[in-house]
Amino acid sequence: MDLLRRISEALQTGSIEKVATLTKQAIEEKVVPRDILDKGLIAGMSVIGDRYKKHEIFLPEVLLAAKAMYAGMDILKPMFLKDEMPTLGRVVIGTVQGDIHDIGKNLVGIMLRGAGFRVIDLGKDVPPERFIEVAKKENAEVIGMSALLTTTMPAMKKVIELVKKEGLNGKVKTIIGGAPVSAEYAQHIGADAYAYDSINAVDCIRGLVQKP
Ligand code: B1M
Repeated sequence: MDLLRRISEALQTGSIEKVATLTKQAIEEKVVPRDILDKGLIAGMSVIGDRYKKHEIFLPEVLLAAKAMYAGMDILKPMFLKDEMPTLGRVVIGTVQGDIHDIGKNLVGIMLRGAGFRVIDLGKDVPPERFIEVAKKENAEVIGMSALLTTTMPAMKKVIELVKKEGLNGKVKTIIGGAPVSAEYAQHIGADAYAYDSINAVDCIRGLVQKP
């Protein structure tokens, strides 16, 4: 659809205002919110990622695109939230230590809240001990970790080791995600689940809290 392509293009040029205006327009024109997110915002960000990889653009452009992405996400957020839903479980989420990529993690949080989970978002660059401390304090059933850098993936293993060390194994389940992460890596480090996107994360976490 033309409007979704225009959202994607506006994001790629870092046009924050334009992304906001077009996102509002798409909502008014009753475009499905999931399509605005996937085919507009995420599609644009994936072009940015490819161009950055090829050295066609540099960090300032990526940062601007990220800001434009947030402008769209902020407008879309209420469409994914159902305040009146009872809590299905408590999930502590964060981007692991050393990593400041938080767009994907924030999307996971939005979808989880929308599905009826209570989400305690620790933000980005979260030290392993902090995940454990808050999971204990909040009596969380699940710890969710995001990593976008191959160099920060090992921080996920540290959290899982701490879960075991603190005797929380089985009580607190772990799930990991992020572009460089895979199901194989999850298995390798002993995570309970891996999700490839935010919708899949909701499904996986539903499964984790249901299991005895
Ligand atoms: Co950076 N960056 N970045 N960056 N950046 C990547 C990740 C990179 C792949 C770009 C590239 O080279 N093509 C590359 C990593 C290479 C690698 O390690 N293999 C990279 C690099 C190198 C860097 C820096 C080191 C650059 C530098 O300084 N030289 C630096 C690192 C800073 C740090 O973290 N310490 C850096 C900085 C930045 C910005 C600050 C400019 C900005 C981040 C802004 C922000 O997040 N607030 C940025 C961005 C925007 C990107 C790209 C372009 C886009 C990431 C993104 O937001 N995607 C990215 C390229 C790419 O991924 N193609 C890139 C959209 C988002 C919706 O997708 O996060 O994958 P994603 O989340 C998905 C799924 O992965 C999943 O659900 C989401 C979809 O629904 N998911 C989960 C994510 N977390 C999950 C958790 C779950 C379950 C599912 O359970 C808990």
